[in-house]
Amino acid sequence: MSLADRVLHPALLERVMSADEAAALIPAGANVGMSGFTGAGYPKAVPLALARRIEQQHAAGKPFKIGLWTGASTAPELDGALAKVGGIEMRMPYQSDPACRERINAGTMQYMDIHLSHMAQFVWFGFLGHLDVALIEVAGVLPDGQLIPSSSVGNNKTWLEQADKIILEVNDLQSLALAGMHDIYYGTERPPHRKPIPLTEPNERIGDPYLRCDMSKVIAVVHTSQSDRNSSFAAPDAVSSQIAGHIIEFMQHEVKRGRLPANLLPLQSGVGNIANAVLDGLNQGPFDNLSAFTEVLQDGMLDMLRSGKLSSASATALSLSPPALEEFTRNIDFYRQRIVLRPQEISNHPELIRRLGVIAMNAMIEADIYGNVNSTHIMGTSIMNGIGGSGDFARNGYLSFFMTPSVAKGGAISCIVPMVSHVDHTEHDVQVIVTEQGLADLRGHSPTQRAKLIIDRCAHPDFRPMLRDYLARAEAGPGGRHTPHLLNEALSWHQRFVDTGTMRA
Ligand code: 0RQ
Repeated sequence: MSLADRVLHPALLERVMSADEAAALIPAGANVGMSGFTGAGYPKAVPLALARRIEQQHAAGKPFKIGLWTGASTAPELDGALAKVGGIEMRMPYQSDPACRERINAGTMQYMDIHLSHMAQFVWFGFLGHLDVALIEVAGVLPDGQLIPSSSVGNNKTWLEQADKIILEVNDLQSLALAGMHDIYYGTERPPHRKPIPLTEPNERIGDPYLRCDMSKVIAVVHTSQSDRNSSFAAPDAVSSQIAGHIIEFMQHEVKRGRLPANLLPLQSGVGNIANAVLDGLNQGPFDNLSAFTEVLQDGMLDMLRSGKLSSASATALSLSPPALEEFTRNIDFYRQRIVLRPQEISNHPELIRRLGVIAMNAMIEADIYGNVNSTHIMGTSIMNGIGGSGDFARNGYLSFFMTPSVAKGGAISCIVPMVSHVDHTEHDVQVIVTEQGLADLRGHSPTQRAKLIIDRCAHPDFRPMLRDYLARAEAGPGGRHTPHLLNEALSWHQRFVDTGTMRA
């Protein structure tokens, strides 16, 4: 297919150029808002060309870095390439790239890990500085200049509106049949002029199917033909299947007690294999006519839509494995009836999550006996990925689950500890903790009641005696107050692992 079949606005065809030429239009020091959310819909060619340019500039002794803002994580061709050449000054709001991680933890790249729902509005508020360039992947351009978004929406609306200049990547491998799947809401105003967002059902459409774009700002159009990252998922293993089983049993109980409707409430599911296993469990499980109000639509939700267990899904990105993408593309008309892709300020909006009563299910690194959760930092200091949307959903959801295997690193680490080494979600935002061992329902319980539940239900049996001993001594000591702690010992588990390679005493 030629580019003229996808770019129907004639003036834009005059701005077609190579990725290298487009990259040359991005100045050093620019803040660049790129498309991309969990490996979907990110620009594939210009970031690589920019990385080559930055490398050449560095070789010539000239400093060259950009501020890189996206929707969420991207791929090696974007985050990886730019991080490897030392081309990123400040990264926001979420990444999951090994090269980025290494630089961030080495202190050679700055990273501000913020709630995904905050990103767009912080830019509108002027909190993060000026956005110079938007670099956005699209599936096509309509004759009137509106853009057909590709496999994610993320912050693209905001980047297109806020940036001085726009570079478009038009990707042949993004299906034009995606047109009509998106819902771009243009009603968000800055306080004090904000109005309620008129969305009362997860699958409602309240906006436009296309992105608006000021053609006079478009400085380059680059033709690409490359698929998304399309990572594969591991088949559910015993641990994730057990976690899924506990959650489903709990939901059945909640339905019986009248605390959840028979078809539950809209589901949000985080990234990764455990989340996918829970969806797989729900696909085999007893609930029908489910809905989803989430940010990422992974293989598990696609299977549920196909089987009819899930009647609709609202998200901001598709994050599919190669076989799932093939299935999606083959039956795209079926999925277009059932999937709505929205800007992440809408998919993750606290007002909507609270109103719709979303059930939030996210993975974590560790939880403490009182229910505080660490989602982002290994041993309290090394960033893993970022908070992503987990905080948007956990704080505002009807119910908030956090899930992890009870142990990590072959059993050397307990994922239930006396005090988390970094806090992302406080005890006030966490209602249910789940490991393969069991599920702790923390609702209506005081700190010491929660501690007993979490140790008994969620900790690995090998670590329960140590945790019980800690709690007993904390309760008996001078810190045996509302939330008992032995402060000089609270993080000694982590220190023991650092010193000896195991948390075991
Ligand atoms: O390390 O890779 O070196 O082996 O942490 O652990 O078990 O592979 O977990 O891939 O499911 O990710 C929380 C990071 C879980 C993810 C997190 C080590 C472990 C391994 C990864 P290795 P797993 P997963 C929606 C919601 C925040 C964002 C979010 C995440 C590595 O789910 O980023 O929820 N969440 N967004 O060995 C030390 C422990 C450990 C540990 C695991 N207790 N101590 N190391 N590890 N537990 C999506 C978006 O917002 C976009």
